[in-house]
Amino acid sequence: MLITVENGRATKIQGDPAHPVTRGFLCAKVAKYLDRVYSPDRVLYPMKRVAPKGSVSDKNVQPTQPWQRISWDEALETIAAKFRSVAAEFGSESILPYSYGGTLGKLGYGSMDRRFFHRLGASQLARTICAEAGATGIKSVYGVNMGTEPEQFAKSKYIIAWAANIHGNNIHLWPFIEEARRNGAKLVVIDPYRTRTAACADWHIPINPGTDVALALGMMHVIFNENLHDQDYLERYTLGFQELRKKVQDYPPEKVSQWTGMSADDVVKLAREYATMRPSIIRLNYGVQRSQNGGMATRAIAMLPCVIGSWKEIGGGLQLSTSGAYGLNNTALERPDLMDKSLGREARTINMVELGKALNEVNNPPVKALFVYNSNPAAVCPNHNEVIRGLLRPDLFTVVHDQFFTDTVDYADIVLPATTFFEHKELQSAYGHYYLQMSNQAIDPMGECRPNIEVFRGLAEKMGFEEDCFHDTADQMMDQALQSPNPWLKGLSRERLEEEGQVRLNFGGNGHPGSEPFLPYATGGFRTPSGKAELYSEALKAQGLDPVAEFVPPDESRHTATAKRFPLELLARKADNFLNSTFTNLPVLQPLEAQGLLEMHTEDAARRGIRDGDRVRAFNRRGEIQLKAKVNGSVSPGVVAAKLNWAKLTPGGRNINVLTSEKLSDMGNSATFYSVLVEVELFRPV
Ligand SMILES: Nc1nc2c(c(=O)[nH]1)N[C@H]1C(S)=C(S)[C@@H](COP(=O)(O)OP(=O)(O)OC[C@H]3O[C@@H](n4cnc5c(=O)[nH]c(N)nc54)[C@H](O)[C@@H]3O)O[C@H]1N2
Ligand SMILES: Nc1nc2c(c(=O)[nH]1)N[C@H]1C(S)=C(S)[C@@H](COP(=O)(O)OP(=O)(O)OC[C@H]3O[C@@H](n4cnc5c(=O)[nH]c(N)nc54)[C@H](O)[C@@H]3O)O[C@H]1N2
Ligand SMILES: [Mo]
Repeated sequence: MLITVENGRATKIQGDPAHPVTRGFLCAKVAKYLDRVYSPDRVLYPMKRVAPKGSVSDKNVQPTQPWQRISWDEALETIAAKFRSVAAEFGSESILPYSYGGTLGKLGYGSMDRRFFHRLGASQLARTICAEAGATGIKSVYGVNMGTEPEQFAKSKYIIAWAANIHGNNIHLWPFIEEARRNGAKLVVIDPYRTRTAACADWHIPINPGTDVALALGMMHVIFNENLHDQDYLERYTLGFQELRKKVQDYPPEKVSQWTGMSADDVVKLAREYATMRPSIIRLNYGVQRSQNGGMATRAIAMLPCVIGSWKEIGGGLQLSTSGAYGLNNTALERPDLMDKSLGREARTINMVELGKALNEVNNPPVKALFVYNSNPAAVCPNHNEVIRGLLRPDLFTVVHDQFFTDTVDYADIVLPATTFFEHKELQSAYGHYYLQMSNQAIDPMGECRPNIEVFRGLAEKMGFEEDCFHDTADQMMDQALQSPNPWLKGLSRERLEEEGQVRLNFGGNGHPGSEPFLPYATGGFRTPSGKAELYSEALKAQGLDPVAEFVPPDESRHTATAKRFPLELLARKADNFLNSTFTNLPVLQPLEAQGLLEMHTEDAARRGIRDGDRVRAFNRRGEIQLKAKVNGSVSPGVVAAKLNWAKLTPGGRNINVLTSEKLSDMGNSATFYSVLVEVELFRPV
């Protein structure tokens, strides 16, 4: 993107027309980024709490009451002293870092911070809240998480958006899809919610949540039995296709229909069209893997392009992510070798999805200090009530480094001001395309804001850590990241990135737009133990999972006994105009999202005497939330939906994650935001 700076102030932000993927436009929220950078509500100085935890100002204005401004020196000194004292009393594992997607810049996401926590001997964090089930599922087939590049979607004739809200969450792919459609391509959307993407599609399949494994296996049933598979590709490049062929016989369309809610005819039609309208492509996104069986769902769907051999075609294959191709040197950035060895083992790992448990249950050692950066767990983490109960513990010392006074800041002892990407330099990889990018610093930091790397550098100094790596500059760390054995990084130096802004990974060709299309698996190239695409996996078998694939309904779904008490499947969704909980507090964006709604089908509403606009109570064993009923056509019977927001901006001060659970997915120990049962009733004030 291009930022215009006049007299030190950013005055304009626009897409870069020279960028081959984003091609000159920004999404609705980033287009308003100037409002974010210059918002009067930013955290500008380090502060310490002078009022009880949880004292919240109802608005998103800077709460002056609970906070007293302090110097950076005092802030870092206080944190270091606390870390020293809890480590002395409880061991250094009583300190827990908590970070995720605030920035995906290579340095801000994971470099100096990891060095610091490794050296400190803090608990490790399993960063599983978003994508681990899917990443593990796709790697079980291919050994690496990468797929078709976005540019090739323009060449497809049949596009399946599978659990992928492209128009809402991935807008830069959309123009390529439009181009394909102008050339006659058909767009099919498989999503229980009628998203913006579904509303634009040629065919929307509102599948029952959590039943995609059955659909993928059912499609392969039709494809094999009608001889539409690519025998040659399967024989040359895959392992276990006979086992797969046998397995899918258990999934005839009639049976798949009962699970998925689709008609058997539609299962057959989808399979036939997918196998014959070529090239056909799948944009699989992460929605499908926020189910309890999300790893298996991703695995089963990921097999489809092998079965029809579409990896050979420009405009074929599948994209879940492109991140696996970068192979930057994370070890050099994160320095796991610094880990304190005095325990005789690695420090324990705590799963970020289970923060509520980690803070409340008896743990040895207990979590006594929490350092949150790049994340807003008091909004995004499942089982919100438990998270808040933990954050309220008077004996827990919490630091939050953020740009805004988020929900989590309301429970912090110390808040530190963070820069935005306007205010620091970064190296950026991607998960939706194959360009490596440099983002330059455009303006001076606002107030006393500091980038993540400077905060952890300062803390390392206060802790007396003497290793040289704590003195590395941003440029030095970028160079270290680029020093990697990955051949696709050949010729991609920091200097070149500074000069050109973005450079395509070096797959061959000349590295510029118009060079060779990237066909990752046209002739094999898998990174599995066998070197083949593993349609049968010994590793899965060893974990007690089906080595091919198998449909197991989520514990919280209409197919289980819990549904008697809580019969509605909840989709606790992201908003099209926010980024998880980021941007939700910006007044320019708020009007784009109607807040506090529970969407439900007319039948479910009528059965409960609920009319459009009524106040309703949605609840399960974990909690309850009051919302306003929106009775409309976005969900099918049996499904309700609501959107993620800051808790303190939702009436009642709680957000939709009061209903979601800490249950982990079948693979990757990921979150299961989309496997949640609830009941809904008219709200009757007592
Ligand atoms: N505008 C906007 N863009 C974003 C984000 C945002 O918050 N807002 N978040 C960013 C992040 S962190 C991520 S990970 C990506 C995620 O991008 P997506 O993977 O597209 O993420 P989701 O919106 O979680 O899920 C996609 C769709 O899956 C559907 N879905 C839910 N359960 C099922 C199911 O069982 N089967 C099927 N077939 N579909 C199901 C949901 O209704 C949803 O529309 O988006 C990124 N982009
Ligand atoms: N119910 C429900 N819950 C969900 C989801 C869902 O679909 N439904 N989606 C899940 C998914 S896919 C994801 S990825 C997670 C995301 O969870 P988080 O990674 O916690 O995402 P955000 O809510 O965007 O919060 C990021 C915070 O980092 C701050 N930040 C931004 N840049 C920087 C920086 O450079 N430094 C520092 N220190 N802070 C910075 C932002 O201001 C923001 O407050 O949420 C998950 N939670
Ligand atoms: Mo995510």
